[in-house]
Amino acid sequence: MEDKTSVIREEFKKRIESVKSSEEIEQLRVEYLGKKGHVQGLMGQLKAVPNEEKKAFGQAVNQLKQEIEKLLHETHEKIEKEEEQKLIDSAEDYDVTLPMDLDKGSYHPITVIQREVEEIFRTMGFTIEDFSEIVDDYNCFEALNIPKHHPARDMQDTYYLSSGQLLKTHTSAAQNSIMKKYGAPLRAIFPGRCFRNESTDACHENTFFQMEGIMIDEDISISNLIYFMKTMLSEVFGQDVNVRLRPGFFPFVEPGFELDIQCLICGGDGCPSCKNSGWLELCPCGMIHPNVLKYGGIDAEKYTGFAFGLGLTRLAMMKYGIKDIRVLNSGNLKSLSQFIGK
Ligand code: FA5
Repeated sequence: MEDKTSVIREEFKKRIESVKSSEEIEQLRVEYLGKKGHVQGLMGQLKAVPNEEKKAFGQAVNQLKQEIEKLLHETHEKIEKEEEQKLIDSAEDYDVTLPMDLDKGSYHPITVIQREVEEIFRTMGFTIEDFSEIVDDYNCFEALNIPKHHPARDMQDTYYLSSGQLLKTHTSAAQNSIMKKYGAPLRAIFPGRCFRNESTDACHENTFFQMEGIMIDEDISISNLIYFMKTMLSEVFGQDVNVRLRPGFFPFVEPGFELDIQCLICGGDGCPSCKNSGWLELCPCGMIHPNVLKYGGIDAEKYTGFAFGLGLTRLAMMKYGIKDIRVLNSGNLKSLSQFIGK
């Protein structure tokens, strides 16, 4: 029994030494710790172990599991650092003063997808609004029913400027101004760059794009929200994609939902791009909280509305099969120029 755990341990140590990418780490994790993996296989043999040896056997397998988890974690962190460095190193230097060669230029994938989504909503009667990247506390939080010291502020690590203003953490920061500008009824989308002081991984960046949408009118309901979300996704992907809607908490909507898309990189099996869950949070949404309508000068007795905050950068990942979100900010022209002509 001791032998079995040692054999697996030794074999694992050899394998992990030659691992070169996050994908290989993931394969190894599934092979050793997955439901049908080696460790689970050992656990399955517990029944056949004599009673007096069961405890020691269980402890040995547990210890093996912990060692494998630790090595996977350490190696993953090391590889992620190396991958990030590679991205930085591969960013080409270029002279911005050289004359432009229009034939060789291409749009950034975010620009391509942003224009595509804008067009979809434009045809459904939405206007497209622009909003500053530097906002104040009122717009980013208070007007969204997130008062000072509310625990929801911890959800977003904010970059504050010395002026007391802050870098927009989400496109919802524009809701109040747009409501005040147009009143109801209202259909608007507003794309924008967002900033959060968080550590990066394959699906998180500290600078990323969202596209907010709001629709306010008499009798707007959750079915309108679901209709617009479905239309947008089927048009973007040109095929049915698996999505799931689950309850989500955001102080500015009630009820609130999380809309997740099944990961198109791994088909839902789990990979670094979806943090091994098979699903990616894409577009939280919900019915606008009456307080938020009131702060925006809209009669909350007469009007209702929905709002959504689409993760545009993640949408680009899914649409173009980009495994690591960091490629999009890398400045790596070789990767980004695949989108020439779109
Ligand atoms: C918000 O930002 C809410 N303002 C969204 C919202 C709007 C809810 C309107 C209800 C009504 P959240 O923090 O979950 O929620 O971000 C929204 C989406 O932005 C996420 O689902 C994800 O797709 C994307 N996103 C969030 N953080 C990151 C990040 N660090 N890197 C890349 N994409 C991100």
